[in-house]
Amino acid sequence: MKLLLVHPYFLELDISERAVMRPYPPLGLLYLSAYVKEHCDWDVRVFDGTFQTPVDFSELVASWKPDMIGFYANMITRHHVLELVACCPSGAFLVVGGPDVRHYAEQYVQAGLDVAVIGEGELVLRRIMEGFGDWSQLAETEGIVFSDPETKAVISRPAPKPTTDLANFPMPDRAAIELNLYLDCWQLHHGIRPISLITSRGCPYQCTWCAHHVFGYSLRKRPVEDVIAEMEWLHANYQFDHYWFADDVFTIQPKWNHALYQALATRPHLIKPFECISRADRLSDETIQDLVGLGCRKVWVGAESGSQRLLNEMKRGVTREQVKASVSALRHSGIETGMFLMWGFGDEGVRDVRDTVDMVTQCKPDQALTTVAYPIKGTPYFESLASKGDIEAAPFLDGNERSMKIQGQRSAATYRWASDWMQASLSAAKSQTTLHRVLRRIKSRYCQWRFEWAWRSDPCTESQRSASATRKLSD
Ligand code: B12
Ligand code: SF4
Repeated sequence: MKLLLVHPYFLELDISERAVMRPYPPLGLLYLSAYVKEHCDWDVRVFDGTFQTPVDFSELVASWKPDMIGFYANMITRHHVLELVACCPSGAFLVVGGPDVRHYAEQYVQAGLDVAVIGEGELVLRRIMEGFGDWSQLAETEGIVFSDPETKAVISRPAPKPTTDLANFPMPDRAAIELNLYLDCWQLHHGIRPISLITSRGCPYQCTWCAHHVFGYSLRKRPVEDVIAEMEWLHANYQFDHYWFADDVFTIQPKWNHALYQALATRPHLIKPFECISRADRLSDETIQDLVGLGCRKVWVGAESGSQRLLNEMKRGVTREQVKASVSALRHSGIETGMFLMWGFGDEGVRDVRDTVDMVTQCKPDQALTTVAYPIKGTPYFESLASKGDIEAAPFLDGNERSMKIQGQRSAATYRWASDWMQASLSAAKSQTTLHRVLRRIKSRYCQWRFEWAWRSDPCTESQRSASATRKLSD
């Protein structure tokens, strides 16, 4: 029997990613590949679309003739899944999994997928493979949604509890894809060769916009020795010079980071610069010292907003003072800092935007990245907007949550002025010369003025404008 696991993501077709060129290998599928190779006597291959085209997929399917095809779906790859399904031979059994599936399982099944898998994939995929060809056995598999072959009714089986011990899962099967294409791409565009790895699953925090659709709210860390073994294997098999720890919150368990630090002290050849993401409240002085010892180059802090009122509304669980303190502590330890910020959340007004610009200016991070808030279906943020009638039904076939119109949000152009204002203000704060500082301040004032003008004239809904903007502008 043959299984083809598919990453339906095509860099060539992604204009915004081509502007930044930071491609990321499909770790989830590589975990699945490693696991089912260990447990099922099937021939398993991975089609990674990143450096290929949909035509390459069609040719592979036509020549290799897989019995089962398993697609990875997130909100961005969703429409490719549906396009590729149309190219699959009618005999192939089609499965879909990934973060997009939990709240759209029925739609995937109606769109032609035989089975949609909810949550962590390893055990469920194994069960599907073991029950392959026998619907009565398959139909009992936990964690799947499917259409009953006779009645056509969509049936949903609750997802099993995630595995408690991540040591049960072998490390990702990177040999199944051309990882060197990623390394070469990074080398060409950024001058470094980073390899991504992940040391945990799940996040217990409750930030209202964040999707917990795969791993839920409980945290599981991999054993330190497993991570070391993975690093050793990477060291022996690839020419790379950075790690990219893709954990939701890399320093969530400070003891774990300290144990990694101690384990690496006797293996200096494994210490390489790396980037990771964390939260302001998980960056104590001790943790930062461990990060320094581990070779950390840059920490991205999810700061989101300089408005404490909005941070509370997001259930972020941090204060803006903690954000400022953590960015400052990282900088003083010699670690580069990046901040993630979000515009357009809740009833954000001009004053909240100003608070964010002020906070970033005071923090002086090396980089500050902004996004406009978007509601992922199934998150508390989505549910709250939906219950107030502030969004229309989430699109499935046409667009995704990023293209949804949210009542009260301004246009992308308005938020671009806010970002320009923030960047100019940050640049002025970091200026080395008076002339540069003065020029940047002028730019900052100009962008602020353009932002406030755009805010007033932006065609956001009238009800929102009267209820919120008038109040905020008079602040
Ligand atoms: C690293 C990361 C990125 C990287 C790489 C993205 C990528 N292509 O994987 C970057 C920074 C590029 C990125 C970008 C984005 N990301 Co991102 N990202 C992550 C992060 C932190 C880790 C991904 C990972 O490696 N997970 C580990 C593996 C093991 O998990 P997994 O991939 O989910 O796979 C498991 C299951 O899903 C399942 N499974 C997966 N595929 C299949 C297939 C089959 C057949 C089966 C049976 C099972 C199955 O089994 C796997 C093993 O258990 C996750 C959060 C998280 N912790 O997962 C967010 C996350 C996936 N990202 C998210 C989002 C929203 C985005 C963006 C849309 C953000 C944006 N503003 O544009 C973009 C989309 C980019 C793109 N082209 O896909 C959301 C997805 C929500 C959704 N419903 O789609 C997540 C869940 C974050 C969140 N909590 O909200 N992201
Ligand atoms: S945004 Fe980060 S800290 Fe908050 S719930 Fe999501 S992963 Fe956890």
